[in-house]
Amino acid sequence: MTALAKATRVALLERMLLMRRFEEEVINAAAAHKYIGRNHLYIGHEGVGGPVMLLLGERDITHSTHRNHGHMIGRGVDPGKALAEIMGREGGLCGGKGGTWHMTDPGKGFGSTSAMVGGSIGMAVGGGFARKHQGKGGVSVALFGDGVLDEGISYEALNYCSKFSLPVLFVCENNSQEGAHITSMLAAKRLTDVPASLDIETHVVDGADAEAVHAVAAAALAKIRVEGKPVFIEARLARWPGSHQMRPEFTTGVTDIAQAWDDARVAGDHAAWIRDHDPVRLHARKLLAENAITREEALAIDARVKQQMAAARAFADASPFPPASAALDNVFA
Ligand SMILES: Cc1ncc(C[n+]2csc(CCOP(=O)(O)OP(=O)(O)O)c2C)c(N)n1
Ligand SMILES: [Mg+2]
Repeated sequence: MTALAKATRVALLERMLLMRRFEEEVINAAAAHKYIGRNHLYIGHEGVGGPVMLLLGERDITHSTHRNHGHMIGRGVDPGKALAEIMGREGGLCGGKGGTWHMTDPGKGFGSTSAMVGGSIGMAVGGGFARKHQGKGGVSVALFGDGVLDEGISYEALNYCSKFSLPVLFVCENNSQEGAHITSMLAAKRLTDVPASLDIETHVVDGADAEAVHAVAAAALAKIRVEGKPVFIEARLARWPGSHQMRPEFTTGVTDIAQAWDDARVAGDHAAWIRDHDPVRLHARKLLAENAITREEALAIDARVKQQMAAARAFADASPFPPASAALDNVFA
């Protein structure tokens, strides 16, 4: 495994922190009743989406799920427009009509997101098919939860990509852990048994270890780009304790970057999750321990991220709701 360049390790921290602070902004917006409806937050998954998104290029296309915010922010979608979309505002990515579950940004490689369990894995086949037949390169990336593998569409999608050699990276974010909230009903012993039985190369990685995910995903993408065949990565995670609520709450507290060097600040009912599973804290801690950054640099990164979030909030708050006269715009039936 080649060591990551220092600049990439630091960029990864900033990207993951941006993804985290975006979700914190969403929690604040919900608490202030700026929108109605529910959200599935990406907190705790940043160690997967952060490195995968950092590795993608212009020709690549991404297909996401109900837990899509982190994927989008990780890939460079404007946080202000994303927040405005969640809040149903005119300045949002889809003019406020898509909301959290249908956010798209084709310019950033998001053709669509689907809140249907199994939606993204099916759309990724089309993305791979198009890339193969256009002959201009690029990889189609499917991001999905462990729950997707017990949907029938997964079998067809995996089978088609394998049989017809499509350039697709399957990234399964497995947050079903022994003794916790389980979203998988699969009878197979391991999730990777399903793609492996269809002759797809599989990898299992610790999803809380951003650098390990970066290494596996970089190798997989390089291989797909050369061989044009799919690869399947299962990233195992401990579900964030806040992800059950209809209205997300700060169950683990607002992220405190100083927890990376000060264990005394890791406290509360969910201290164990923060200590052992928070990918943002773990990555920051590693960079500090290996002298890749100083505490001052970590604080400066956080200050930059907070500034970006303040600008995003101001943009979304200032954006009006779409006028009633626009209700039928973009309706095709
Ligand atoms: C086809 C379909 N069935 C049921 C649901 C309701 N639903 C929303 S999220 C979810 C759990 C999905 O689990 P997983 O894919 O592992 O994602 P996680 O929420 O655990 O990240 C379910 C069943 C849905 N959105 N679509
Ligand atoms: Mg799951």
